[in-house]
Amino acid sequence: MTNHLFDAFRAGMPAPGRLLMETDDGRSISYGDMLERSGQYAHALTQTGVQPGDRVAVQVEKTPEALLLYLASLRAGAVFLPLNTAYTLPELDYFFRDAEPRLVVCDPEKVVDIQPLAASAGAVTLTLGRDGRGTLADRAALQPTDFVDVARRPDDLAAILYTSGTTGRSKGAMLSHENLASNARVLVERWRFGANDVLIHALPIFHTHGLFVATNVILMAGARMLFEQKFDPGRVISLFPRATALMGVPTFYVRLLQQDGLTKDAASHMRLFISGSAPLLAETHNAWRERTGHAILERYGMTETNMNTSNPYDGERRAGTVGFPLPGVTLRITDPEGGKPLAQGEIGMIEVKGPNVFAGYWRMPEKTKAEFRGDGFFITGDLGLIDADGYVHIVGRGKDLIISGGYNVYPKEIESEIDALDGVSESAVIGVAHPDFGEGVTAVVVRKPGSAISAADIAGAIAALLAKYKHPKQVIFVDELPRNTMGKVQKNVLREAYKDIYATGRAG
Ligand code: MCA
Ligand code: AMP
Repeated sequence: MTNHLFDAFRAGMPAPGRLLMETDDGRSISYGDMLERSGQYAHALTQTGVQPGDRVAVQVEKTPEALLLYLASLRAGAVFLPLNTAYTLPELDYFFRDAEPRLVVCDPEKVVDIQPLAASAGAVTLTLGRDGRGTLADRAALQPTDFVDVARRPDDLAAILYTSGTTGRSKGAMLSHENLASNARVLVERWRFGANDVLIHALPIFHTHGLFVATNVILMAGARMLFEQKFDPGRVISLFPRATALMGVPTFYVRLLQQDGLTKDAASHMRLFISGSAPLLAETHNAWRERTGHAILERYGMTETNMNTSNPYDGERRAGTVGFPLPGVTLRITDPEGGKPLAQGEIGMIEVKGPNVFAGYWRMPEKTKAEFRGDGFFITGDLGLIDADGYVHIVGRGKDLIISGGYNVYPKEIESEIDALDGVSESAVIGVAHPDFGEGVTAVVVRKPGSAISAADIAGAIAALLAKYKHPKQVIFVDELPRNTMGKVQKNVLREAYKDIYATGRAG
């Protein structure tokens, strides 16, 4: 038996001397180095007691070692559980209790706070720092470089990624080896990645986009990446002459367009610019084409499904659309209530089925059942239509979700924290058009009679509870929230009332 996903990477692997990544601090890691060092990390995991199927929860800075740890986890047969570095201790506590990892890997600077939480969930804690050092790295350095990969079948779990829930509780999306392998294979083919490609990798590696779409595609193609700690627009443009492709969220493209150095000449060595995770405005698409001569290729995915659709490599990349279903993916538009398929051109719920679709939510069989139709289609919560030429358009969301700079924020989670504060009667959290982040998280709050609670009080109270990117960029106080006859808060009315608060020049 074989290790399904890692074998797929091995199949495309070039000569050991070929480079896999170059970092912004001047380090180079070849495919041979990757095999040896991920082998050492895999030994370190098994030596720590990680058994096949155990969860390895990881909240660390973006380093090559963090990526080696992901590969080691696959090779050791474990289930990789990456966590956003912005998550606070109460957020981590929930993930640890829910996922019951065998091992937690964190930044040495945070170990004092994280270790007790991990211990109370039954996990051992090791560290991996910004410099790639720590107790796990030390342990790995002592190990042999040859590791016999643990056998994993296509439907064995490779990873769990938490995604916020509409009811406030995060759900762990279980992704199998085949979910990831099939999607990477299809993307390599559709986007024409080959061994000579060089990807500018400036995304975080704790979500689907930076971890699976970017990294798995590069590994599967035997290609190379310029591995950047953070997204710095000036620096990214300076890398264009050495690279062939960029993957980014719309905020990347908005910020790159603000750079004088973005010209046709600067982008002449690049062959492909890809955008996803949030809607790319047609305005951004058009401005990019004008400045660089390139049409950004927009695609659409979810944590639960990996990538579902993509604009074509050849042929028209249509602004404001997410292109066609990927090979193997079936996509249909249905009546959101009854699930009945709708005619072409009608707006409804986007549902998908295919080898990319996850195995369900970790230990939540009821929630899993509720989000699938009887015939196996996953209900995405996105509203869309298919136009006469077959392009999929996302026209809205059936779910109460805000996407800020490519990060998903569920209003309920923030409303619960704000509502719990003394002095607050109730709140509604909405997404409002924002020139940089696409949508800005905005809280509309009703004070209790006599209360003088301020925006600063609210910010201070939630600081230690919620990751920074979830914090409202503005808090607006009102006497009451608009409601419909059923008593439900009319968020559309609020979104309309405050639609200009972040208009260019006034972004806050
Ligand atoms: C940082 N801040 C944010 C965000 N990022 N606030 C709201 N939304 C954000 N996305 C906060 C910072 O804490 C800071 O607060 C202030 O906003 C300004 O920070 P700034 O320096 O501008 O931020 P940055 O460090 O430059 O980060 C912006 C970013 C980053 C580069 C756009 O958010 C990012 O890398 N986003 C990509 C997310 C991603 O990979 N998503 C893919 C999910 P203060 O100043 O008060 O300290 S996977 C997915 O969605 C699916 C499956 C798919 O289809 O891909
Ligand atoms: P996540 O929770 O990170 O898995 O985000 C998935 C959601 O991001 C989808 O359900 C969509 O609402 C949104 N999304 C991803 N890509 C796009 C895109 N190209 N256009 C519009 N929305 C997108």
